[in-house]
Amino acid sequence: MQNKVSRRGFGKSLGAAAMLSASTTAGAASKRARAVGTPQPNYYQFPKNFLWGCATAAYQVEGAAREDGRGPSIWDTFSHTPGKTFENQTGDIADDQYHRYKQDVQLLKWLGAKIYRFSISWSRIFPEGTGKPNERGIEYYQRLSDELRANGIEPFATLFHWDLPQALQDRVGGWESRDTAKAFGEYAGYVASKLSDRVHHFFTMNEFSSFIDLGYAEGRFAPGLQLPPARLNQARHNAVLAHGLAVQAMRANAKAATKIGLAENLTSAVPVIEAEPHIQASNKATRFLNAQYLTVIMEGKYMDEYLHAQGANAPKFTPEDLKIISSPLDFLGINIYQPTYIRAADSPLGFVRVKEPSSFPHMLSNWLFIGPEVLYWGSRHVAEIWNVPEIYITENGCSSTDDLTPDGHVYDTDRIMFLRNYISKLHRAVSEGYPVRGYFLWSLLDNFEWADAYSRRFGLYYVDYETQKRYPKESAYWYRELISRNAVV
Ligand code: PNW
Repeated sequence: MQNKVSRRGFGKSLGAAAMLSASTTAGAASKRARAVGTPQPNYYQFPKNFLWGCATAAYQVEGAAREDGRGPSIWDTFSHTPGKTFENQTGDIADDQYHRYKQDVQLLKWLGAKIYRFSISWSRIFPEGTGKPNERGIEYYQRLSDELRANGIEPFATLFHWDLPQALQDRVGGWESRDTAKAFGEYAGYVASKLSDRVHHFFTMNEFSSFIDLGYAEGRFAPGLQLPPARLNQARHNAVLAHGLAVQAMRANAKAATKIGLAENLTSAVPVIEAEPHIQASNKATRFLNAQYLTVIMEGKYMDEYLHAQGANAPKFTPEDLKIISSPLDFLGINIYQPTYIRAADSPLGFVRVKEPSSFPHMLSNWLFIGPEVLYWGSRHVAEIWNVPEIYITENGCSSTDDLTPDGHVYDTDRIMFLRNYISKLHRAVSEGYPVRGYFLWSLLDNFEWADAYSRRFGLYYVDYETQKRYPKESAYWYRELISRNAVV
C-alpha cells in the first residue's frame, strides 16, 4: 500500500520536473524571468493613506444603562423581556465602555488603528426621544472623541445603531410613524451642533434591513414585531426618510467640513461565475434587492419593479419625500459579511438568487457564510452603479468559539483565516481603482451580539465579562502586523 502511494507520488514529481525544465528553458530566454519565490514588493500592499480601524455600537459595548440621565431604548425593553435574548442576557453592563473608554482607546492605539467607529445612544441625548436634550449624554461622546483624537485616532460616529428611545416606540409606534423620522432629524441636528467641532465623519443609520426587517417583520430584534407588508413597507419608508431628514439637519448645523454618509449592509450580490452575463445579472440584482433602502437613497426614486412587486402594499410617499431621502452624501459605508450568489436568468428581472447548498461553509454564526470575494463585489457594485466617490467598509469580521487557554490566550486562527481572505479581496478592489478609503473591523472587542447576546464573540480582544478584563486574541496581533505593514499578512 505504502509502496503504491509513493510510486504514484514519484511518477507525479517526475512529470512536474519535466514541466519545470521546459518552462525554465523558455523563461531563460525571456527578459521577464525571475527566480521562484522572489517576493513581490507590491503583493497585497495597500495605498499609503489607506485607513485601518475598528467598529462598535453603543448598546453593544457601553453598559451604564441607567446612568447620567440616559432614558431606556427598545433594546433595554427587549433584552429585559424573558425569552428574547440568549439566556435573557442584557446590555446593562456589556463591556462597560462608558467607564472604560480610556482603556479601550489604548487598545485601539496598540493595534495602530487610525479610525474608530462608535455609535451614539439616542436616548442618552434625548431620554424621551424628543424635547429637552440631556447634556451629560452628549458630554460622554465629547470626552470619547477628545480621547481618540489625543491618541491620533479619528472618530467616526453613527447616529443610529438600533437603540431607538423607548418613549418613541410607546408614543408613536417607532418607525411606523413619520414623527420618529422628524425626531431623528432633530436629534441629528443637535448632535452635529455639539460634536462636529471634533467629529468630522458621521453615519446617519446602521443597517436598515436589520432594525426594520428583523425588528418589525421577523420580530427577532427589538421591538419584536411582525407587521403585515403594507405597514412594514411604510416603516421602511419612514426609516429612509429619517436618514434624509438627518442629512439635511446636519448640513444645517454642522461645521462646514463635516462629511456625512450611512452604513448599510446592502444585499451584496456576487456573480456565481465571474463572466458575462452573470456580472450583468449581479448588477441588476444589487439595484433590485436593495430597492427599498439603498437604491431609493442613491437614485431618489423607488424602482418601478419594486413598486409593482409590492402592489397595494407599496409605501405611500410624496415627491418631496424622495428629494429628502436622496439628499447628496459625501461617502458610503458598507457593512460586508456574507455573499448573495446570483446567476443570469431568462426572467423579467434578469437574475436569480442561488441559494447556498447545505454544505456551504460558515463561521460560528450560522448566517455568516464565507465568501471573501463579496468585499470586492460590494465595493465594485456601489462604485459602478451609483458612482460613489468615497467608500468605507464600515463593518467586516466574524464570530469564533474563541476558547481562552489557561494562560490567557485565544488562538483564533479561524478568524485570521476569514479576515486574511476577505481583506485580500478588498485589496483587489483597491488595486483596480475602486475608491475604498478605509476599513473598520467588527469588532474591537467581544460585545453584546443582540439576540445572541454574549454567546457570540466578534472581538479582536477577548472580554472576560466577570472581571471586564480584555485579552488580545491572536487575531489582534495579526491585525496589528497588517496595520504596521499596511499589507495583508
Ligand atoms: C451587524 N444577519 O449585524 C451589526 O451592524 C452589528 O451590530 C453586529 O454585531 C454585527 O453585524 C455582527 O452580527 C448583523 O443575521 C446582524 O444576517 C445579523 C445579520 C447581519 C448583520
